[in-house]
Amino acid sequence: MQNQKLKAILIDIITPDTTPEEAQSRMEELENLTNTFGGVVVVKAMQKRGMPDYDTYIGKGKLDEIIEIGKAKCVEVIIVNNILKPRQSYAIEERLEKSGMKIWDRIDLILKIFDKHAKTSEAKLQIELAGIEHMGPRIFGMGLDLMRQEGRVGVRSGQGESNIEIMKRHLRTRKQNILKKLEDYEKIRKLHRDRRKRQNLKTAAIVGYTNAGKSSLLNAMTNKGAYVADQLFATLSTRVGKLYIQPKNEEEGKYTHGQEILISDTIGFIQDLPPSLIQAFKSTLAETIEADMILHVIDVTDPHIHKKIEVVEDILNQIGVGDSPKIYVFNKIDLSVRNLPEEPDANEYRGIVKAAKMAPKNLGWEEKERVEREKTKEIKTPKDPLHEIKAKYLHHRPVFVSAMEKANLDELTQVISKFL
Ligand SMILES: Nc1nc2c(ncn2[C@@H]2O[C@H](COP(=O)(O)OP(=O)(O)OP(=O)(O)O)[C@@H](O)[C@H]2O)c(=O)[nH]1
Ligand SMILES: [Mg+2]
Repeated sequence: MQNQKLKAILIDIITPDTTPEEAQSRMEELENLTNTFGGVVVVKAMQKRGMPDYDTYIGKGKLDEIIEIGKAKCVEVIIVNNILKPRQSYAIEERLEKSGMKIWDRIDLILKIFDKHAKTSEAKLQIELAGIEHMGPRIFGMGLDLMRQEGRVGVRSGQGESNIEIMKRHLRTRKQNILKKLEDYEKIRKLHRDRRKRQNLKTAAIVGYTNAGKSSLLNAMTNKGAYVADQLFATLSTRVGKLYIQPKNEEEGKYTHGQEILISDTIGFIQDLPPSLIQAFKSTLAETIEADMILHVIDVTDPHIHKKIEVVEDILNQIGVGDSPKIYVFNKIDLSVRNLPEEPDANEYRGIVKAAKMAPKNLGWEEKERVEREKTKEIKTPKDPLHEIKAKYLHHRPVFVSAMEKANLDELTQVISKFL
């Protein structure tokens, strides 16, 4: 039998504070996630709205239109690029009745990818926990829904409610069991960490947006053999490899006594990760939380590089390591420089760039004078995108590498060694 791909329709709304660029990139990422799950996108629908519809997320008319298209194209699932409120997923489900289609939100999709990729039993438990956290409010909502139905179809009073109670109790017990098992894993991990501390081993944690090349970097630096793939969330558990550093004595130019450090690679980040999901992966992220320093890996060819750096920094703040010592590792420099992004243009929409262009005039400089100053390098207009990136993130000791071609890893090793 042919391996059929899951057919999906993606929907999103564009609120007034979203730029067309942001909307586009959010949609691209959802498509990427859908493909990673093994789905194929049939239709992408965006609707401009002040805020999501209270019941159906997008407008009811638009939703009905999409359902009709879905039926005609044998679509199996509609995916909303946001976190749906329980009442929204119910209202949409009600409209989807008999169409054979399901409704997922962004978190459902991410959880399904996690589920598919999870290899260790710890990762599986963490995903189940995240699933319970995500489903919980919906089950509570189902209680309301069944009670409503009771009134309508005359189900014996109390029946629906008690079934919901049973389900809630079941989930509560399951959650307790999972938390206990995860605690056991965490204890073992802690023993390992304590041993390393006693041996005075330093640790560096690799973090970064999903698909930035974190596992590739771990492999390039330590020969660990972590799983690498061109898909989102290829890694869901933590791996630790050993790096032997021979720092160079600057005065004599000779290598001095070497040192071993441990490097860990873990799950990648993505925008709009809900805190409950991060919480569920706490024990996996513990290696990062306890590390002596952080290597933030960034795909230098990513058109949304600055936004993604922000997302990662946000999550690092959420897990309490925003202020840890950090090195920015810009990866994939082997790819053509032509692919490199220009300066961020998101501000263009907010008039900031425009204002900046007007600044010389507003400051009383004539255009001629500006050109002169530019020539004499008083005002520098850097053209090299790597230069721009370096200047922007100078305080994070940027290093440019290629994990794939093992280029510039010596420099990275030296920067790490100076740091520790
Ligand atoms: N050209 C090029 N490709 C790279 C480089 N490093 C990684 N890649 C590719 O980028 C893709 C993602 O690499 P991974 O190492 O799996 O990325 P990751 O950050 O671990 O991703 P997740 O675990 O999914 O979050 C793979 O297809 C790699 O072959 C590099 O230096 N140059
Ligand atoms: Mg990985």
